[in-house]
Parts: sequence; C-alpha cells; structure tokens
Amino acid sequence: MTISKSFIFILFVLGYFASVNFPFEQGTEGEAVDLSNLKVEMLTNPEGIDVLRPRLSWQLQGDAAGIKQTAYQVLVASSLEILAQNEGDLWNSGKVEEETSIHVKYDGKPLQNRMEAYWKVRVWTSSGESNWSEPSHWSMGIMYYNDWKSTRWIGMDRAFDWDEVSTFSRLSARYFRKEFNANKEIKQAKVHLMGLGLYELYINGEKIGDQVLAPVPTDYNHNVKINVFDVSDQLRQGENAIGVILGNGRFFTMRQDYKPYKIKTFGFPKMALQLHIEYLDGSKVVIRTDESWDFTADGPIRTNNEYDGEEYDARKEMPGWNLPGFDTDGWLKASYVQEPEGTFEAQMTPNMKIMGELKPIGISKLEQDRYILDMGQNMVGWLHMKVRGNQGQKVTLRFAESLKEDGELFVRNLRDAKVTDIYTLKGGEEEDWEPKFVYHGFRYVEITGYPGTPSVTDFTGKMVYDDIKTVGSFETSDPTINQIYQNSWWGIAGNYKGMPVDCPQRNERQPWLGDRSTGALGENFMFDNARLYTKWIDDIRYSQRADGSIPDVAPAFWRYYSDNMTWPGTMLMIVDMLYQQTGDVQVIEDNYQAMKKWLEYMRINYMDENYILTKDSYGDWCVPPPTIEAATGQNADVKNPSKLISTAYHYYFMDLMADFASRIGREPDIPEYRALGTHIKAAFNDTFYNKMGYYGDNKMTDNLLALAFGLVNENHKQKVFNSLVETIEVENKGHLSTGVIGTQWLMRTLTQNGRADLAFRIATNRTYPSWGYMLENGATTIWELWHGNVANPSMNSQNHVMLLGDLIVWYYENLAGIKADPANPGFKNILMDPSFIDQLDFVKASHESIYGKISSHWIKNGTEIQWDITVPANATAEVFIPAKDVKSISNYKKRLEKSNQIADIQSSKTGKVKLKLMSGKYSFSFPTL
Ligand code: RAM
Repeated sequence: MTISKSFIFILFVLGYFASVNFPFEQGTEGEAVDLSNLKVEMLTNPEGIDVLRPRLSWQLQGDAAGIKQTAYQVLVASSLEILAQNEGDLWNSGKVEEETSIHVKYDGKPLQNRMEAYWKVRVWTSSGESNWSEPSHWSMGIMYYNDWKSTRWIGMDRAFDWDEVSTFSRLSARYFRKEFNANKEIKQAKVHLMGLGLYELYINGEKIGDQVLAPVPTDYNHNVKINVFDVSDQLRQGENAIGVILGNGRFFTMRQDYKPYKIKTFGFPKMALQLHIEYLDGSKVVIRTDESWDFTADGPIRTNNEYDGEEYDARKEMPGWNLPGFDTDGWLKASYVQEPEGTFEAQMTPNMKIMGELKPIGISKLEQDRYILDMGQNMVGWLHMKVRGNQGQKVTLRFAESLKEDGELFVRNLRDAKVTDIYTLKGGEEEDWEPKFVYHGFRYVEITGYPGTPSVTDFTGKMVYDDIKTVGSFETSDPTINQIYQNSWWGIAGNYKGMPVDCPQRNERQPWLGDRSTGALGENFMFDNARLYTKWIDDIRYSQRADGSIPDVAPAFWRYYSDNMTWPGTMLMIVDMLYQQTGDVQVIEDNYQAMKKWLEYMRINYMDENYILTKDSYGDWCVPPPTIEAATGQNADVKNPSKLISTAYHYYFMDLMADFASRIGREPDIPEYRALGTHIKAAFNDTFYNKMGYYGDNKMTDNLLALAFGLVNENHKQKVFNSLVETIEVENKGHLSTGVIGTQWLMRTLTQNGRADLAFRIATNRTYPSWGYMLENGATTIWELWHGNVANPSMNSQNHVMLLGDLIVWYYENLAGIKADPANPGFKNILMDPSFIDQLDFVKASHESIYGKISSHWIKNGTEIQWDITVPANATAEVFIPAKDVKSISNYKKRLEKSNQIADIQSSKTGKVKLKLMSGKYSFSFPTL
C-alpha cells in the first residue's frame, strides 16, 4: 500500500491561554482572556491516520488585543505520562521563532503502525507567553499493505433466493459475527475496518461510533477507506462478540447497468477487519476476519438500495446475534473472497452522522390508510417511525420533494428511483424503526398501511450529512437574502455525502465536478468542509486517466470523460479554494502534476493553431429560458458547447497554474504558462471581441467571463461592462440570464466594477428568473433550474446547489467584507472591504477560520454607520472604511490613532481610509457618505 501524502491532518488545539505570569493585555473594549481555563478540543477524527508527517494546527483564543505569535514549541510523546513530564520522546520542536500556527509538519521520530501520539504546544506572543495547552492526541493506522496479509476479505459472492440482481436489485444486508475469548485484563483495543459498501459495527451488542452510511464512498478500484475505532470500553475480559452488518451503498449497485459507460457494480459486499487487543500485562492479540466468521443474509434488512429504499422485516430479527452465546443454527460460514483492487488508506474526512432532527409540521389523509406527512423542509436523510400493531402488518413510506395539485406525491422528477421504505411489524409492543443503508431527499412522505391513525408525533426526520461543523453565520436586514441563505444551508449540507453530490433524490446523486467549482468557496464560509474537499480532490486525481483526461464526475461512478474545460477544471478551482481559505500549500503540491498533465492533454488534443480551445461539453449549462411561459414543459438537458467559454477558462487556468507554481517552488514553469496565456488572450480578443463593445453573442456570460478573467483590454473595459449592464437592466429588466457558468462570476464582477447595487437587485428579485423566484414558489432549498416550477420533470431536481454561483461568496466577501488575502492565505490577513449597500440596514456575519472566529457586523444608525469587527489572534486585517478623512472615524467613540492594535492608518485617494488591524475587537463609527 502506498502512503498517501495528500491528506491533511489538522489538529486544532483550542487553548484559552492561561498564563498568570504573562496575562495578555486586554483589548480596548474586548473581553478579557479567560485565565482560569485551559481548554483543548479535537476537531477531527484522530484515529488511524496514515500520513508520515501529520500537520498540526492550533488556535490562540481570546479577544485580547494585538496578539501575534512570535514562537512556538510542540511536544509529541508516546504516552500521556511522558507528555505530562513536559517531554516529547517522539518530537520536541524546541523553541521555533516563527509566527506559523497552522499546518506545522511533524518532524520527529518516524511514526510507526498503530502508534499513539500525544501532543501539546506552547506559544510566545507579542503579549506574553502561554502555558502548555491541554494535551491532544492522534493515532496511526495500519499503514502498509503487508500488514493486511494474514487478514482475509470475507463475504459471500452470490445472491440468495429472496434476492434479485437486476437494475432494481434487491440484495439483503449481510450479517457477520465472531466470538472470541479475551482472557486477560484489557488495556486497549482498536478495530480497523474496511466494510464495503456500508457497514455497521457492533461489539457485545453495542453499536460502535455514531457514524452512519460509512465509510465514505470512493471508486473502490482505486482506493478503499479504513475506519478505526477505540473499543477498549466495549470489550470485556472473557467472552466477546463482534457483529458487522454490510449494506450495499455504491459498492453493490446495478442501478446504472443500462448505460455501458457507467460502472455496473464493484461486486457483492465484503469486509476485512483487524481487532488489536493489548492486555495490561503487555501481551497482544489480533482478531482478524477469516472463514471462521459466521454469516447470514437472512436477517431483517431484506433489501437496501440507495435509490430504491430499504425493506425491513422485524419478524426476521435475530435477538442477540451480536452478543456472545448466540445460537448460529441456520447461519453459514463466511467465504474468503477476492479483495477489492483499490489501495487501502486511512479515512481522514469525517463520516456521515445524524446531524439534526426535524418534527413534521403536518399530516393529512389522502384516502383509507394513505396519509401525507409534511416535514416543512426539503431535507436529506430518513424518517424514524414509532408504530404499534399486529405481526406482519406492513407500513410503506414513499418519499418526494413536492406534491401534485391533487395532494399526491410528485415523483416524476425522481425518474425511476423508487425511494420506498417498507417496514413489516413483529407485533405487540411499540416498535421503533429507521433504515440503516439508504437516504432520501424529501419534504413529503406518503405513509400507507400504518396501523391506527398516524400522528406527527409518531415520526421524526433525521437529517444526515457529513459530520462537518457549520462555521459561518450570516444575516442582513433583507428577508429575501436571509431566506436564500437558509435554503442554501439546507441544500449544501444535505448534498454532502462523503463527496459533494449534485442531488439527493432522483436516480442520479452523482459528484458532478462543475456543480461545485465556485460554489465550494461559498460553502467553505459556511461549513468546515476542507477535509471533505481534500478527499474529493483525491477522488478526482485518482480518476484521471493515464492519458491525462479528467472526468466530469468523480469518483467516476459515471464514466463521463467528455473532455471540457469547465467541469474537470473544477479541480484547479477547488485546489485554489483550499489554499486560499485554509492556507494549505500541500494540496497544491499533491495535485500540481495532475493538473498540469490535464491541461497539456487538453491543449494537445483540443487547442487549434489559433490558440482557441475548441472543445466544450455543457456550455453555460441551464441558462434560464427567456420567459416562464416559454420555459413551461421544457427539457433543460440542452447542451450548447461554447468555444468562448472553453478558451476563456483555458486562459484563467494558465493564471491559476502560474500562481500555483509560484507557491510551491515551480517558478521555472511560469514563463510557459504566461506565454501561452498571452497568446490565448490575444486569440480570445481577435476571435470573440466585437467592436460594438461586447464579446461573443453579447450574452451575459460571454462578457462576464472576459471581465472576470482579465481578458479585456484596458480601453475596452468600460464598454464591455456597459454592455453587460445594459443586458441586465434593459433586456432582462434587472434579471440575470446566466447558467451554471456565468452565475459563478456574476455578483463579484458587478461589484468589482462599481455596481454592487445591481448585484443586490439580482440577489433580491422575486420574479423569474431569480433565487427569490424559487422562494416565491415555496422552495426550501435551491433548485436545479431557474424554471424549476414548470420544467419538464426529466431533469428537475428541487435540491441542487449549482445555480448558487458566487452568491454565497458575495454574501461573505462583499456584503460582510470577510475575504481571504491571497498574499497571506487562510485568513492570516483578512481583506475587509464591504459594500455598504443603500438598500441594506445591516449585515451581521461571522466565519470560524483556521485562526479563529472572524466577525463583521455593520449597521446604519441614521446618518452613521457602526461597524464591529473581530480579528482572531495571530491574524491581521486590512480594513477599508468609506470616509472622507481619518478624523470622521472613531473606534469605541474614541479618535482613531495608531496603537498596538491599529498598526497603520492610511487615507487613500479612492475615498476610503485603509487600516491595518492586529487581533482584537473594534467598533468603528463613521458618517454615511
Ligand atoms: C445533470 C445535473 C448535474 C450537472 C450535469 C451536467 O446531470 O444537472 O448537476 O452537472 O447534468
């Protein structure tokens, strides 16, 4: 097994500094640092990593003023006891005189298989020295393929009588069990598990971990994720039992078998497991999967299929199957099966979890025993049900996003996904049930056959997505903007499925690259998604063909290698996003070669002698039809490939590559990117510029791309921008006419060119086409199509995020003024230059960056604006205040002057005063202009 260096391992030590000797100076009006409590918190699953040089990050917390780290010392020890002696037997960095507090690479003794590492840090700052932080921890996994050699992959490579293998496969879940005796007192025990497609793990009847639908999906021909759990508390001296249930997930799926270029199936579910037990006396034993494990597929989960649903027959339950002493009469022995082809590797991104619960808002009767339950929100996950009735009674749950006029479920936009869960009662006491191996995208549930009268209190919606923290908050005085933000949150969260999928409901649910190119940046302000996107970049890199081609979907469950700039090019945009937002340079290093190779492949195959990139696939995907009448019944699946789009992106990517090269010491590559860029730019203008002052067909997207990528000659800029504005204001009467591509550049380009007001108008429209139009029509998420209420159902998801474009980016960067500085990425320096738009009374936002929480809250009080800002410790901000002079600005009602917080004050010619702020809290007031 190769050791992947591409995973980031971020350990945050959240320390409230407790140095009594060196109390931090208090901010002007900031809160005092909490000196009583030194707190450390892990923000990532630390078990079983496989990077040889993990990276450590810590945060200096507290609102004290002007804190800058000047040095740090990290200790890493093999035990807590050693660490408590302030010794680092694995690594003692010594005092390192550096500001760096993120992505510090472990540089100690080589890390071994399954080693435990405990670490802590102390820092020296401009305002004093901290104590040692609380200890934090990680463990190494099984890093080498060789260490799996005596462990067998087990399963059963066949279907059973009650199964059906077809497009609509019905394959029952597989149950495995193993009993063993642990004859001594246990010190520590860890399970290392690869359970494909999906697993649930039990020790002595207890479910291990709160993950669901684990592990995260990959292209199992390339890589298979290992999950690791500390089970010391669940094992006991004496008899023990391990139980594992395997579901199908993306591993066993025949769902795409009607399209030859889609992956049919990876095979029947299978697993490999090692349980390492260490006894108190120092002796060790390993329990492994082999043919001694008991197996049955004749349990209660009769079928589970991501798209079609799960069926559970409670009469087939096997009480005690995962406890010692169970009678395995009727069970088989597991068979030794072929291992999957992929590399075995640690899972560094979190699994999914039940992240929230929803109470339904209503239930209504359709007829006899058919009811419709309304969750009040288009959500992703499943339904938990309480039911009491007779043995053999069946409750059928069918899911949909909306209702037809007659009150029945609208299922045509799900295509042939059956999304039906069926529960058969065992009878007697109240029964509790929810599925294990499926998820649905739904607001409404049709309930059939529920014994008695169902009421809302019998059901709970379980919201399921990756265990990722919400790190952003955003609110303004405008209800449309706020509601769109809420809808976006629901849509983005629900579509995180160990990879970002396009939609959660129909027979698709694919990780389409183009849907996230700019969206991922907006999402990063809201969600701590860096590990997820780093995993996805790995998926994309793994899916690259030897010739250099990158697919439109990765992992390439659908093998669309259609070759275009915009979908595969998402790889570059997300690498850039990860670098900008989290300061992670490793992600550039790990992917540089792949990105370069892809661009060469595209150039050699598709660039003509005039530097025009001739190949595109989707064009400006999903542009709004001109009117809602014209849109009615229209199929949106129309491709209009555009050489203008592909050539513009080709130029943009030359820029990105030059930037990447400069970040990782590949400067010798830069002249080539620049030279090609110069040619492309000239060709682009020769071919697509019309001297009337627009590009291509004068579509919004044509002009937007030219402006956003810096392709427009200086003396044409105003004209081109005027053309863009004219299209919006005159032709579109204040609306957009962009699809997935143009919308990614729309809001920022308008704002950068001085028309934040027009961006605001587009952002708050309630008429077609707009995000507000979706709200107007009852949307609680974001639609796939601008005309989602009338479109042909064959491609019309009500929970897609691709049309968000750069809207969320604009919310944070331009309305709130929280933007990462490319020169000091990861919010080491924050660029704060909000548009104090006339139509808004306030904007209140925050983002928990890798340095800590950044906040920006501006509010208009009559003729004055008050702007409160928080800059986290060890970070700085460059703040732009629209004021005619410095005198008219105050901070906490005092005159603005240089201090240990305000490092610099500059009046600029652009009518803004520029301040350089150190960490701490600020409250500026200044008159509205
Ligand atoms: C459809 C979906 C998806 C998009 C592709 C091109 O399947 O709209 O989100 O990326 O087309």
